[in-house]
Amino acid sequence: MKRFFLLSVLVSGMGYAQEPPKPYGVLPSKAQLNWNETEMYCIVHFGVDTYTDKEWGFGDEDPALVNPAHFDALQIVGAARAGGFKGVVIVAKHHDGLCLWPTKTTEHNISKSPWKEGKGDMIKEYQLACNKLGMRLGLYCSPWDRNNPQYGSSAYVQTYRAQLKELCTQYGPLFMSWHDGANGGDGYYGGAREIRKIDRTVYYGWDTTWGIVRTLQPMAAIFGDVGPDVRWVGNEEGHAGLTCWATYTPLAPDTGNKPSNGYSKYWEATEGTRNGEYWMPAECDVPLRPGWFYHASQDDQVKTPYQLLDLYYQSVGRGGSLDLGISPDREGRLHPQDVTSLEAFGSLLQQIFAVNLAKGARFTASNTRGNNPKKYGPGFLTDNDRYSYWASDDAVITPQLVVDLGKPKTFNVIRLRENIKLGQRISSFTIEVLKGGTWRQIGAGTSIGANRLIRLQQNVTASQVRLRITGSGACIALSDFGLYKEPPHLVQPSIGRDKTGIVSIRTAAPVASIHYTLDGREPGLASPVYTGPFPFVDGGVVKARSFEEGQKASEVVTRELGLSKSGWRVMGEVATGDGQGRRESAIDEDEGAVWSTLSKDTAAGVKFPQDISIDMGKVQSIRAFTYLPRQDKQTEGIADRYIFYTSEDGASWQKAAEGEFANIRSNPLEQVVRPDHPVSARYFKFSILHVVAGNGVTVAEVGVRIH
Ligand code: FUL
Repeated sequence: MKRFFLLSVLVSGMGYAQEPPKPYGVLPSKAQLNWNETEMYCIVHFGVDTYTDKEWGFGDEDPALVNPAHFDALQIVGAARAGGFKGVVIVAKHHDGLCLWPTKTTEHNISKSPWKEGKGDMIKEYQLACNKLGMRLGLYCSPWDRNNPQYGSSAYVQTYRAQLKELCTQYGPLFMSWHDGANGGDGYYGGAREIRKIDRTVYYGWDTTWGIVRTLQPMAAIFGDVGPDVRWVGNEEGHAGLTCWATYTPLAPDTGNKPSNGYSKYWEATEGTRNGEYWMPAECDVPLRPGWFYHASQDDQVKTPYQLLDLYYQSVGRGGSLDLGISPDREGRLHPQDVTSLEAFGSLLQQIFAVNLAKGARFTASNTRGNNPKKYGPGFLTDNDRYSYWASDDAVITPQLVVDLGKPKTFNVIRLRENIKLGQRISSFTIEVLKGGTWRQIGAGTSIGANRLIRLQQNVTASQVRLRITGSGACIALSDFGLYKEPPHLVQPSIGRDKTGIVSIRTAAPVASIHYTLDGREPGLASPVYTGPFPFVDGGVVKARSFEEGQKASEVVTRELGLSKSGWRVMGEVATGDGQGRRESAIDEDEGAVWSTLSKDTAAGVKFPQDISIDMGKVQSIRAFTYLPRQDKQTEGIADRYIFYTSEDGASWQKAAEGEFANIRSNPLEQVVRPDHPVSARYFKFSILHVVAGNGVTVAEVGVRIH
């Protein structure tokens, strides 16, 4: 009797200790788990902009423009797959309103294009390609529609919902529904050509609109600037914060004193919120080229495999996802340069993560839940299952783990993952190696979540590695411990030019030689050797590459430079804001110094146009004007509508180009405006007609290209 009693106490006691840890904080839904497992996907932009060379269509484009003679969804999706991406999000309708599927909701759709004699359905072709290649499909349908005459009224919201219904029912299971944040403003709107402002927080009736996706595609994670399932990371550069929580409590648009990014704070979304109110992990979106749509002028600005790898560490490696923009050309295929870069990136990833050097190691944990290694032991850390895990007892929130590799091994990447089905629990950790009898720290971090990669600056060789959890909201549930070796590579050089037009090419560490070209060709060992700074006053394309002994080469770096501003002068009286932003800053070749007319008086209005006129000293044949917006992550004063004028005498001015800088708030790249014909002039004027935010204008640089 007594014995039985004892046994039952023991069994029930063990039973209690072996209960899985209680979930901590908010938890991911099934759709969010599925999204997290996807990790990397490509967003595909193709449409009228591909043919008009723009980033945002106005909505008045003729669908007949779209005629990709060799449209090949298999080639596009196949290239993404070769890059290691597991899905694609297809832009089914961008802001210009043209639907790439034969929708019943508007005439403005692909059936009005000559492609496949009006019988084509691009979304169907992508779906078939995804099925064939084992890729996941997601769709983007822009809420903002610059074509629809009813945009701004409730009738349009009904149309938008009907479009979502079609997309959610005709193309099989979707892993994602993507709702971008750019909204309202000027457009064609059926010929009205006017500005239509909406309050995007209420206009679309999001609960009902997203409800459609929820009901018809329950496994689709819904992306929006502020969720509901996946949040925008706050930049289009593809990186999350070094600390990045999957949980998030969005603050009101105008609180806090960190830089404003319109609706969510840059840093806020980039880092998320520890113990936040919602499970809303970050998507890091970034185009493979500078723009989201294909532009032939950007063919030599395709991100290189190592640039993509950096972004991988900064997105997927911080618990978010990498959403890489790819853009088929006018023929309907990806450019060979893009395909090559994706492939090489894919093999790099495979190479790095093929072998977990910690597999087979002896793990000694300072604590294992219920003292039951079969259920909760560190043996689960290398089984490649995101949800099997090593757990500690409820009372132990800072356990340690010693990993005995058996013999010295060399690595430079560490991977940690939590079983996020139980929430984001761990708040900080350190990694150490045993050197000469003492533990030395080689890495440390805060958030882990679905995935955390620590990339070390140098290789580390050790046979004993220690992970110390130094903070956690509750007992831990760690699912993965990995050690990997990234192969060495020669880092690209960097190209700079000073105010007087002198180019210098530098490398972070000494290399055997740097070779460069000025004619657009790939630099090889036969190209000129860089021996020191050289004048490059007229500008053009500089490409450079470093070489090691044994001829191992770095990736090529390309820089397109405008006409040197040496001898230029700002003409006449140009306004400046209170205390900041000298006018000369606009032509000083220093992107950190900005001409600004912003006022600290928040009630102050801004009068347009605001102009800056430049005397270049002599007549030039201008092929393009350039505007570099401020690069400090703030948006105040960034121009989004402009006119460029030229003059031969500095007194009478002719309009050379006019338009909008589309998407400049989210993607503040150097803008290049090409007039229809080269214009000969000594003077030019940059006239700003509208800004994305703020009570004045800001200009980091303005310039011209003569090539
Ligand atoms: C943004 C859009 O305005 C851009 O054009 C692009 O589609 C990007 C992915 O999302 O909100």
